[in-house]
Amino acid sequence: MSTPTPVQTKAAKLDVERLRQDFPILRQEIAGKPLAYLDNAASVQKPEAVIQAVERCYREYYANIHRGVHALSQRSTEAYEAARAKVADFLGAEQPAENVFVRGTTEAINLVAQSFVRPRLKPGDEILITGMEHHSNIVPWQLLRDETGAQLNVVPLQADGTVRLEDFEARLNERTRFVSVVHVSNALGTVNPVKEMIRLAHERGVPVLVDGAQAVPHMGVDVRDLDADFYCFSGHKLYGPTGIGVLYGRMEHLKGMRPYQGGGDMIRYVTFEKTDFAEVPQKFEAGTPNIVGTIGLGAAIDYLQQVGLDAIAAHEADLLDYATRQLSALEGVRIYGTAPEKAAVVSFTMDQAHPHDIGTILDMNGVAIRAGHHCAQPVMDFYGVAATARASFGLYNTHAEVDALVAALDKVRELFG
Ligand code: C6P
Repeated sequence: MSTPTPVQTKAAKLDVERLRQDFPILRQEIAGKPLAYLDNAASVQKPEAVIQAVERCYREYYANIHRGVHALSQRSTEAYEAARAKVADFLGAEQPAENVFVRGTTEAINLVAQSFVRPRLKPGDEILITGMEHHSNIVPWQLLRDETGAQLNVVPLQADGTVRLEDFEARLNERTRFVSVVHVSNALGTVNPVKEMIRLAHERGVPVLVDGAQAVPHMGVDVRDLDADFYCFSGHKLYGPTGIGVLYGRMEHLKGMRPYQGGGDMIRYVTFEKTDFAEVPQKFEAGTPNIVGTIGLGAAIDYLQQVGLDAIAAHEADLLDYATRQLSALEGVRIYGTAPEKAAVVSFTMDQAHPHDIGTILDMNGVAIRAGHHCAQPVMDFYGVAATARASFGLYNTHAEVDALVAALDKVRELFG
């Protein structure tokens, strides 16, 4: 199996040019210009180590898991369960079984909504979220609200894209049954003080889910240090394959939860009268899972741990600082989300052009960004815009790519200004 190109870890400094060689997709031109891939909050590119892990599974030992007595099935099962142990180590979970493999963050939140929260809700109860949530941390709760008569309570956003802890605390009340908050906002980059939020919720006996989709690729996360009840993320944003993600849950919670999907591989014994469910985590993994995606996710975690999340965080903080300074200096550019604690996301508009036009002109210059509402329409409503352009960084991005973004924005101004 290929290992990542060795990097300098001294003084937490990445050798980005060498790391870029691990990502074959980056070696290409778009519209005759070197690709500057700045759409990492949507999905990140995959290193050779992940591509090879996936290919090796298909070529050498692929079979269905947990079912076969034959050699290939045993090897696949071992690799699948080894990935679970890697996730546990990555998140600081007490045991591998606390990590349920799901399709991604969206499925993880729906699972908790249906299996943990729904049975606890009665009319008038409240679920507390913030004004900066992704739709996947809004809609599942609205579905529950409509089915149970519970209410959604939303901590308001501030102009800088933060929520105030005092506002959060003030909204925790005797009706609050559950808190579900994003760790890092995908639309604004804001890093929420989730450890404090969890402490405040726990003081009132309220369990907390943290949506870590935009956090785990950028910073070390320790679910036990946070004291999170649930924590979830998607593999495709963590340099791993699509279609695989993780729901971490405390064992005591997972044990008490009834699965919301039934099928093969999640049972101990089935008759027409009743079913005995398998143990955690299998009881939540009905049907043939994303075997190869899981193995690829394990390889992505190995890769990131070898590169070092502290070094990645330092590199991305430098890029964010550089990009923010460059974009702020451009006439007619407005940046949304100026929190003191931010991950590597710059959301902006330009007076001269619509975000979709910005995205198109940038693409014609080899620069890939996302333009739209970023599945966070309430955030857009708060700022009174329909969409923003968003540049988001990963471990392989460079100052030269930020310069390419700025040069392409100059062209947008020339065209529309
Ligand atoms: N945000 C973005 O461009 P899934 O689609 O299940 O892998 O992840 C959903 C999700 C949940 N929470 C946050 C904070 C997210 O950023 C995302 C995905 C992508 O911002 C695609 S909309």
